[in-house]
Amino acid sequence: MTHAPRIFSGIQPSGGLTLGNYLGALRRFVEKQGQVETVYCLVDLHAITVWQDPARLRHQTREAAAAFLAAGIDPAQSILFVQSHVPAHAELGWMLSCVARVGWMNRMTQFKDKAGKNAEAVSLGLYAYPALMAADILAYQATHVPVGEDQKQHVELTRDIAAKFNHDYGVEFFPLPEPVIEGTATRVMSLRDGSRKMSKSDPSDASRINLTDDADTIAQKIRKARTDADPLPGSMAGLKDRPEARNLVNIYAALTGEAPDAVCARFEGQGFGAFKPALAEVAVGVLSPITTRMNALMADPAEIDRILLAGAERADAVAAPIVADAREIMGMIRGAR
Ligand code: ATP
Ligand code: LTN
Repeated sequence: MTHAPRIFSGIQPSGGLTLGNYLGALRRFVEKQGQVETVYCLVDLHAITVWQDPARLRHQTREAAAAFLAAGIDPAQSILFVQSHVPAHAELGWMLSCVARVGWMNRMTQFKDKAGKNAEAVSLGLYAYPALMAADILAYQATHVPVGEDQKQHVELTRDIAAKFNHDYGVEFFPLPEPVIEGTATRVMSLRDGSRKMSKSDPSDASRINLTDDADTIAQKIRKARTDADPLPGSMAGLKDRPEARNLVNIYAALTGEAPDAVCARFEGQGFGAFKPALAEVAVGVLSPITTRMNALMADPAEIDRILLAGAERADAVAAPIVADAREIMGMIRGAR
């Protein structure tokens, strides 16, 4: 059975969106729009796998929706909605957690990173998180999943879950979705530590550029970003052992659409005293129109809610019949839904 191409992806409203989310995910989501059917989800049920203050979660969810809209997601072209508004996610998440194996979960590096030394004390949801993510994707029979590099393992696990479901029940029901990891910024690193990815839940605000940061804040964070004293080499090969420097060049290239080698060639021999202000200028040039649109959208939260509820209705219309079929395949008597 071949499935029509459909894109699904999600971002957690676990904080304000970062430049990493924008370059690695959101900007790609906008590019895919119009080419195939696109379904984008604010995954609040994933966000609560770690503690979220309720009032802040509500604010962050609306703010993430504003970021999507400000970045160019058009609710007429894409389905944009909140995960908890569509019951198919939690329901199929449970069903797929009965397909996935504990041994598979134990290999997930994001769980190991997030749980740290505290693996016994984290929520059961954090552990089961990848089964819910598989449900997000498979409830839409999505074929392609644009994500940053860090999510590759979870999409591969989704393929394993889909394949086991199909095999165990002797069906060709779920597609095996492909991760789509494209561009020069699939893993934007922290501004404070070139070995960690930029993350919205990093305790250090200086480690990231937020989509809500104003021009001065962006310039200041870039100025203070950790680097080294050497000048830039003529190509990326010369940055092999300089992760912080490599990160800033990659960010510059992703923002301007140039090849990283071309950026190196242009700044060859110059130090970060010259490069950082140039980077700040291109970052502000790309981000400030988005920030301005986000602020305008956030002035009318009722309108954001209206867009999200309309999106949820459309999402439900796709996902509910697929999950009903999955229930029937698994042997549940057809109910009212
Ligand atoms: P958290 O810190 O709460 O885990 P996060 O900032 O890592 O959040 P997610 O919501 O988990 O962001 O990720 C949303 C999307 O953004 C995913 O596709 C993910 O791969 C991508 N992404 C996240 N961080 C980066 C990054 N630093 N570089 C590139 N892509 C990223
Ligand atoms: N696990 C992802 C967020 C996420 C997602 C998804 C991404 C949840 N469900 C479905 C793509 C498709 C993360 O932590 N970035």
